[in-house]
Amino acid sequence: MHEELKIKPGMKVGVIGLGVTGRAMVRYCLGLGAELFVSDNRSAEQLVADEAELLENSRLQWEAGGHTLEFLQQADMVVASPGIPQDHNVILGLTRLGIPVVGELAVAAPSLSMKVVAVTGTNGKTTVTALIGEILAQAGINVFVGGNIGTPLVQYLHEGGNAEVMVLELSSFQLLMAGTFAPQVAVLLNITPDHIDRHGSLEEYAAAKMRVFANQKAADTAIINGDDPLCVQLADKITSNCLKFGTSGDQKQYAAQIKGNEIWLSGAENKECYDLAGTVLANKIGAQNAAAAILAVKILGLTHDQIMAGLRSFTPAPHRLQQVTEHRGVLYVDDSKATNTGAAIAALEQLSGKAVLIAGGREKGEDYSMLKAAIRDKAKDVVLIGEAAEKMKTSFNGAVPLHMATTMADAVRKATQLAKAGDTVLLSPACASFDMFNSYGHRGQVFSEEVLRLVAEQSAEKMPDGGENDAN
Ligand code: UMA
Repeated sequence: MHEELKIKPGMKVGVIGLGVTGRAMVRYCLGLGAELFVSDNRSAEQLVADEAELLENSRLQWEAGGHTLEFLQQADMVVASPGIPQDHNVILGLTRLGIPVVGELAVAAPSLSMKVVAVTGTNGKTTVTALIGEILAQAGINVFVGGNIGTPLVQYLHEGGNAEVMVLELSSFQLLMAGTFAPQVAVLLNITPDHIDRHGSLEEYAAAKMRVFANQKAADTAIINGDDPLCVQLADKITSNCLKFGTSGDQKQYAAQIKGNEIWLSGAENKECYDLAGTVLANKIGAQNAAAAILAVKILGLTHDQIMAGLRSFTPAPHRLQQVTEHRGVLYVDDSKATNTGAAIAALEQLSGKAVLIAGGREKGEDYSMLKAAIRDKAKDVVLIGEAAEKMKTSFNGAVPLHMATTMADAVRKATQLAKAGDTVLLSPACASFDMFNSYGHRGQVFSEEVLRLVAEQSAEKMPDGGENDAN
């Protein structure tokens, strides 16, 4: 245990970035009697306007408009928000001065007395985190679900939470400065390119993901995707008990084998089958997510009946392959959470018919040509939006007809004109949202609103034969 990272009264703690994590960290540290040095890149006027209540605390000093060594070196230890690059000049400067710069997980690690399940991966981690939480809650276990999914874990600690189990969604950013954080169960769902602009390369990004296993002990459990080549390739670095889930190859290699919509636990003394029929997980991606979650809760000692109850009651969070409506035989699907190529490929592969794909947004350094084969296979047209539109146009050239749109309303209108009965208009952007929207949630919401507006318009149009409209 790194006792020096445990927050104590009078300790001087720097916090870089006063967003969701930073605000929770400040409250946590103030609650433990520390003195705070907060540094944010917003202008002073903006910072005061946004964060007045926190900044008024007499044990807190702050700087705005960027981060300076002069200010932050007053701290004994500095906590960087996940969005701050590790190679930021001020972090390099602090490290040179011997001042520890850590992330939220490193600060929380010495105070985690409950069992911790950590879930990471490029795609599906929010769903699997929520699913594990749901199964545990349905079984009557006092569980906290948080991390990158929305609620910082130091917020939970500050509020005096006494969960028996913590289920944490962890991003590569959070894992980079995780200190001694050591989950009893760690799940790695998949690794495909994402956040390359921040990590520099796929290798570095994968290395950040692998850090979820770094401090595990032999008795702890690692759960990895046996169908994901990169996960399998990196598995020999894992020193805890490694369980795989997957579909292909020899059944013996999997602790959980996926056979269509059934998950078979091959490690169990009496083989157990979890039938997903009738649940929202009864599809290719759902079955992978369920397999990972079942292994995690099985390790925690849940019974078959308890697990089935949770699988049945689970409803996924919005903007993940979420059906908006069906109109004139065209299905409209909001997959705004697909912020990288891997997620968009998975969404396309999932479709039974053809898609009119709406893609584009803010780039994260990915190679979009990885999407081209899935587009050729599963899309009939692609409508491009946002900053990445031109780059995508070059990458997808020759696959299917490409159309440029200026706004989400324009994209929805063009996609609707191109779609025929049996097609799916799929928003699965493969990019971040911040060029046009506040978040992927906002982007999905605008998409849904535009779809419903258009459907209402078309439904109000008088039918040529004067009959009833066909909206449903
Ligand atoms: N800021 C600076 N200097 C900088 C950059 C930002 O001062 O160089 C300030 C901004 O003014 C702002 C704050 O830092 O005040 C934002 O901090 P942040 O970007 O670290 O984000 P938080 O608000 O703390 O939210 C973070 C996660 N965001 C990121 O990792 C970018 C949230 O994940 C997470 O829900 C939250 O902590 C709680 O754990 C979001 C996300 O997009 C959903 N995550 C990525 C993903 O899922 O792909 C990793």
